[in-house]
This record gives sequence, C-alpha cells and structure tokens, in this order.
Amino acid sequence: MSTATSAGCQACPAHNLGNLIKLGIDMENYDFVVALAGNPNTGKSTIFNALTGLRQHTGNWPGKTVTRAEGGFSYGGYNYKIVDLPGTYSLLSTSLDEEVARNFILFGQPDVTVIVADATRLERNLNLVLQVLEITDRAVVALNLMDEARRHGLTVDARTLARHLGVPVVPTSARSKEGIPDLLQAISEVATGQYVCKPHRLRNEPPALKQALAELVPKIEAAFPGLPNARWVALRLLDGDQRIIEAIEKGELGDLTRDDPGASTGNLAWQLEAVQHA
Ligand SMILES: Nc1nc2c(ncn2[C@@H]2O[C@H](COP(=O)(O)OP(=O)(O)OP(=O)(O)O)[C@@H](O)[C@H]2O)c(=O)[nH]1
Ligand SMILES: [Mg+2]
Repeated sequence: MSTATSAGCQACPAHNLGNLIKLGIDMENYDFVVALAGNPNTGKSTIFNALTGLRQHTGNWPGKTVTRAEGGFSYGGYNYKIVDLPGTYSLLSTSLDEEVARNFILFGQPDVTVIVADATRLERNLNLVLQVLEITDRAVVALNLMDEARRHGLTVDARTLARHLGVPVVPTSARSKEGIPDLLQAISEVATGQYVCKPHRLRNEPPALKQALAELVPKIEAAFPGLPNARWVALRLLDGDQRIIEAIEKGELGDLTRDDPGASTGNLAWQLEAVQHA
C-alpha cells in the first residue's frame, strides 16, 4: 500500500501544506475550476473545508450537502475555484441533489474533477469513478477514509489502481489532513497538463449500439455545437432518460452551449438546473 509519505518527506515543501493559501469565498480571477464529486458521506466537504478554510457542513450521515458550495484556494502560483457537490451514487440519478452534482460534472466543464472514494467500500465507489471517467479526460481519485480502511485491516494498492484507471489515485485521510498535500499536487499536475490522464473507458458496445451511436452522436453535435459529452447524451437518449429527452425537445441543451465559453463555467450548470426545475 502506498499511503502516507515517510516522516522525513513530511518536512519537504512538496509534502506540507505551506504552499496552500486558503482563499475562503474569494474566487475572483481563478485559473482553474475543480469539482468535488463522489458517493454520499465519503468526505468531500471535509476536503473542501481543508482546502478553502470554509466551514461547509459535514457530519456522519449521507446527504448533508444538498446544493453546491464554492470556495477558493491558491497553490503553485495558480488560483482555483473549488465546487463541493452533493453526494451521488451514479450519473444516472434522478433525485434533485444528485442532479445538481450530475449537471455540474457533465455541463459545468470543470478543469479537474476530483472523485472522492471511500477506501473501505471501494468496489461500490468505483461505479461512479468509472462513470465520471467516461465523460472527462481530467480527473483525480482521492482514496479517502484510509485511516478507517487501515483500522479494518484493508490495504489498497493505489499505484496499481492508478495504472488501471489512467488517472492519479491519492490515498487520503481528510479529517486528519493526511495526504492532502499529495492531493493538491495531483490536482495541480492534472490542471496544468503536467499529468496527462488516459482514463479507463469501456468500449465494447454491441454492434447495434455502436451503429446507433455512430448515427446519433454526429446529429447531436450538429444540433448543439460545442456540447460536451455528446456521446453520453446519445447514450442517455437511447436509454430513454426523460430529463435529457426534455432538455433536447425544449432546446435547453442548445441554450447551454450558446453560453459564452469564456464566462464563468458554473453558469452552464446553473442554467441547466434553472430550466429543469422551473
Ligand atoms: N475517519 C475519517 N473520517 C472522515 C474522513 N473524512 C471525512 N470523515 C468524516 O466522515 C463524515 C462525512 O464527511 P463529509 O465531508 O461530510 O462527507 P461528504 O462526502 O461531504 O458527505 P455528503 O455531503 O453527505 O455527500 C464526517 O463525519 C467527517 O468528519 C477520513 O479521512 N477519516
Ligand atoms: Mg458534503
């Protein structure tokens, strides 16, 4: 298990929090947007608070975060806006708080999506990890609750997991801030392009599905130029996802993509939320 850095390492600049400047609610002039996604109760808000100095509500039951919260931090000469999302088990979810998370991950176009996974329930958590890796090229997995995993005698081979997933995997125990410096380093490497992710993707569709996607994806791209994740939208349409069908019928996906891409990336997600819940 490659967990905490050795004691000697803790003193070197790469492994302490001295390089982190918590900016609280000051998110002006940010260079990158980071989304914190993950199953409920995995420590997303605890990580958010550690990085921003804010006090987003945390507690030991799922569903505490129901809308998104935003904060800022500075690291390695760049300013980051970080968005704490409600917990979600899947990107196919339909509950309101899960939809807030899903819309931001899909349409908010974060520069880095951090997927916070519970190291004691890795198998269940990998479901969302793989779904997110289907739709983004830039992600980091925070393997949180490592202290709990150790207590239960569990070890996780983070290096091998990272190799299989194609993105950095950083073991953390957010409550005691263990691993947070390594997480920051991984976020900055992915954000700045120093680390190029090669996300694991499932591409063994049956021929009929492959054919349907080959027809549908170009049509969606033509109808909604600039829409990220057209392939994902096509898969949802083929699956009969009512929310996505409505968004297409009412032209809402078009409204999204007409947004100025240079403007706050968060606007995209807010617009979709607003129209869907109007
Ligand atoms: N032992 C241990 N507890 C942790 C760790 N990280 C977070 N916690 C605790 O786990 C509980 C859930 O943490 P939150 O940060 O609220 O989790 P969340 O993912 O934001 O939860 P939702 O918003 O409901 O999805 C809290 O009681 C935290 O103190 C960790 O690494 N180790
Ligand atoms: Mg939370």
